[in-house]
Amino acid sequence: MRISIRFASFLSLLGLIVFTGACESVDQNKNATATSTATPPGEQKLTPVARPTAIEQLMKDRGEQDQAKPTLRVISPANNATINGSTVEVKLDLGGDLKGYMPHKDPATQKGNHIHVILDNQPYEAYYELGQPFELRNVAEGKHTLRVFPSRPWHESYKTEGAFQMVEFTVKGGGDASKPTTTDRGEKMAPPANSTAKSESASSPTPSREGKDFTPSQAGVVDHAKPLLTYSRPKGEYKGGDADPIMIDFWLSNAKLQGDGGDYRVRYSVDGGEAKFLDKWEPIWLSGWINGKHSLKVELVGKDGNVVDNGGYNSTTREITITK
Ligand SMILES: [Cu+2]
Repeated sequence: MRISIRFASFLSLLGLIVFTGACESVDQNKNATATSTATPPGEQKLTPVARPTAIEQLMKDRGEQDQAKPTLRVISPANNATINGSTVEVKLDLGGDLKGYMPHKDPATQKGNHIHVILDNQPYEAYYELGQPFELRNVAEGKHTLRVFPSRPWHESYKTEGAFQMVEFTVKGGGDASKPTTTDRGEKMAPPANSTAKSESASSPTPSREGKDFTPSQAGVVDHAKPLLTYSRPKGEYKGGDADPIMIDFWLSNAKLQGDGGDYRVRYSVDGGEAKFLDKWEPIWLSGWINGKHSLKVELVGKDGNVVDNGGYNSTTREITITK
């Protein structure tokens, strides 16, 4: 009898210990959870999601524009042109079946249709007002490529025939920082490169022109007939509502992806992680980004799984910054 009472109290004591222990461990978990939400989340899991509804709505509001088949012609620089001075004037002729498509930046929203202009394999610059020339400034001496294609306000490119154009040109005298940049007619386009870009915009004779200072860059040896992947998006900084999901978009020349009846695949990886494949030529949207800097590598690979060589342009890594 005594024993059984003792045993019972032992059991209840044991129960108390176990119960207390359980409570403690719950508390510890709580603390652990609280700690990990207070510090930046460490893991990023990206998943492809559908085209955002906000963009679907934009497409509806644009009428037939997304069925347009815009074509571009590069008037300047002419293919294989030699340019004296470090400023390269870009002039484009937009044609084709436009269905209302016209590049223009809405002053209120700072958005609109535009052309993506890519020097060598640099990040693109947006060109909005085709009535005005677009300048590439401080272009380094040597060989260069210029690639252009029409884009929508949310930076998705038109992928129809004739939309994409590429020219090659050579810059002579681009490296002389002590002389002003002039046009071939002697007009002063920019003060000496060593007088900094700030004074350039202040003293520019045509301040309304769109343009962009370029860091030294050289072309690869690009074969116009070979498969070419032109990296377009993402680029730069993404903030707030624009930071998730993020679109991956590119232009393909002379190559069909496996899902489109061809031999090629597009391989991408984020932050040096697992390789993923795209087998259709269309944009994708990835959700699940965490704040901070990220790198994205996009490559065109052949049947053998190797990057198709074309001037080094078929493997591009870009850094983007996300601030949600
Ligand atoms: Cu864009």
